[in-house]
Amino acid sequence: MNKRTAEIKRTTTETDITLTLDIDGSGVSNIDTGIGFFDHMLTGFSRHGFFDLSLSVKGDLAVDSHHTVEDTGIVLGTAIKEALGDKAKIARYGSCILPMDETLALAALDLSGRPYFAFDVEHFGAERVGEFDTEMVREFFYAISYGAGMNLHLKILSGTNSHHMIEALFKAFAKSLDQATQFDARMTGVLSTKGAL
Ligand SMILES: [Mn+2]
Repeated sequence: MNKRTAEIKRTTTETDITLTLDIDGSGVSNIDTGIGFFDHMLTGFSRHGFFDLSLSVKGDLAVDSHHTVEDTGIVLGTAIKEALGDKAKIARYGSCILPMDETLALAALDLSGRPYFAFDVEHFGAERVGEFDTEMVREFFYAISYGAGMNLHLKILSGTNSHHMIEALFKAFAKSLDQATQFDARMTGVLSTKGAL
């Protein structure tokens, strides 16, 4: 089996990003985005999806968190796409309903090659968690869905605490992606009647 890894460096006037991803990892991460809460979320993504993730982001945080979070989503989405290659013999679909204290979060995704993004969160009570702007959750996952060519649905079924709601979305996404990227021994080729994903 080919190694399902990707390494990406991306530099713009707004961000400087270096990322390595191993889909078949053990959940080891080394993450420094300059935003403590974002690091906390990405560490959870790595740990709960069993993805090894090394990530260094030097963004224009003197402006705000926008470019740093959005560009990290673009790069992580692109890395997912690159690492998965032709997607032969993978489950393709994944979903998870994840509880975290009072919060219940839903994620469902299809590694279809066609980006689509649905984000059903009425509102986060807090505008910021630490240095992280909560409105960037939508931008981050939108960037992932387009970078990876993934149909991604995220929904908060219930919840009141913004930290819990965001963390539950990241973990539900991680577990869904882990499920969708697992191999199914019964399969030959890709899981599509069209013969390609
Ligand atoms: Mn937490």
